[in-house]
Amino acid sequence: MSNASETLVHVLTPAGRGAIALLRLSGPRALELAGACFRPRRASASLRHAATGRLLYGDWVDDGEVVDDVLVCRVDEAGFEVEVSCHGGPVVVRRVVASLTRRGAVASAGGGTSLAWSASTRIERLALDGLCAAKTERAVRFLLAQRSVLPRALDDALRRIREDDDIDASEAIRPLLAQTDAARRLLKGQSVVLAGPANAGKSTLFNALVGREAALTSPHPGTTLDWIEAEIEIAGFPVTLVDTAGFFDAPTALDAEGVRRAEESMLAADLVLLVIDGADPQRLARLDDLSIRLGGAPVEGVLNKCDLGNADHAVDADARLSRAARISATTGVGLDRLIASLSRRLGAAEFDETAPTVFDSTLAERLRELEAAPVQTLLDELRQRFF
Ligand SMILES: Nc1nc2c(ncn2[C@@H]2O[C@H](COP(=O)(O)OP(=O)(O)O)[C@@H](O)[C@H]2O)c(=O)[nH]1
Ligand SMILES: [Mg+2]
Repeated sequence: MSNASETLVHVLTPAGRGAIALLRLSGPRALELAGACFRPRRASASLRHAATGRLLYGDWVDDGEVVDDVLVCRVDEAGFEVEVSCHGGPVVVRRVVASLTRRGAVASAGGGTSLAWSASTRIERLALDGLCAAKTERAVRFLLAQRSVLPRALDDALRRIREDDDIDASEAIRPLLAQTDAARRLLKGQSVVLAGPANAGKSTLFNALVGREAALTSPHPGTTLDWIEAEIEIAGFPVTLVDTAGFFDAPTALDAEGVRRAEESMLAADLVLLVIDGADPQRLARLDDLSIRLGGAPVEGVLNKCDLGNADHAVDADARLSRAARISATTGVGLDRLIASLSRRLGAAEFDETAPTVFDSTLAERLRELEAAPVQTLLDELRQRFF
């Protein structure tokens, strides 16, 4: 946690070897701390009197020793944000950071944030921050569109609330929240866990969805012991796919540990794909046991091995399977339909990147609370929080 009186030093570029690293100092002492280490090459240049956005070239000096040659940029008028570009070797970066922390800056461990000085509104800044963590091209397109469409739509909503006495404030705001949940799934990703009896073909399906032989498969029950995960995209939405150990009738101690881990990952799942061997109706007797183990996540049934026939027996044996996707993980039959159904569940199928959407969950939560607030409070808060 940071507090307002601290000055943070944040390494914006990833760790490791690189030509350049970018550091940001932010807080009340940013200008003072950078000024204590920076010696401009041109005698007439001064960080304290530099225009914002202007790059100054010089030495970074610590304890009388030149650590690196750097570019320094004062980001804002007040001197609360300064950026330093040094050479990207881990040792150089460590020394530059150390020279600042020794003078009282606090090294920030937070994830990447954007080049905030290029943002003119809070929304734009949040969108640019989001770009640093965006996992798919669709997420990038969404955030870039929201930079302009969301402030415009909010402006419009504010004007209507102010000028039109008949309009209910929440009516003007609600459309901006319609895609908020789907946007969270697009930006943060979802976890989909493959679960079910041993040998049903979970790992084979996992490999088919991942597009490579990431998990071992075999005719012997118990091949998968530990869970394994891979990042995939479904209709441009990021999904962490998790393959788990299958459930057994008579597990060994090791199998039981695998199953315990499978159950653990199901508890954290956004969706469980319950994979059943559709060609082996005997397995179905345990469907009821399985549903107990699946935890609270929504479950979608998958009848695998449909290339071997018999799937109808499975549905006869348990009517709940009538809506299950019928697939063959080995031949690929039915995978398109399974993916389309997952895409609908994620809200990816109908998602419109260009529709104005409050994508930040803290802002969305506050907006929902404000729906019932007096109009003036709503107007004041919107201005303050979004612009
Ligand atoms: N015929 C057929 N065999 C499959 C299919 N999916 C998996 N298998 C086979 O079933 C066995 C168990 O598969 P595996 O993916 O290891 O099952 P898991 O224990 O659920 O992970 C392997 O021999 C696979 O080749 C399928 O759709 N059709
Ligand atoms: Mg397996």
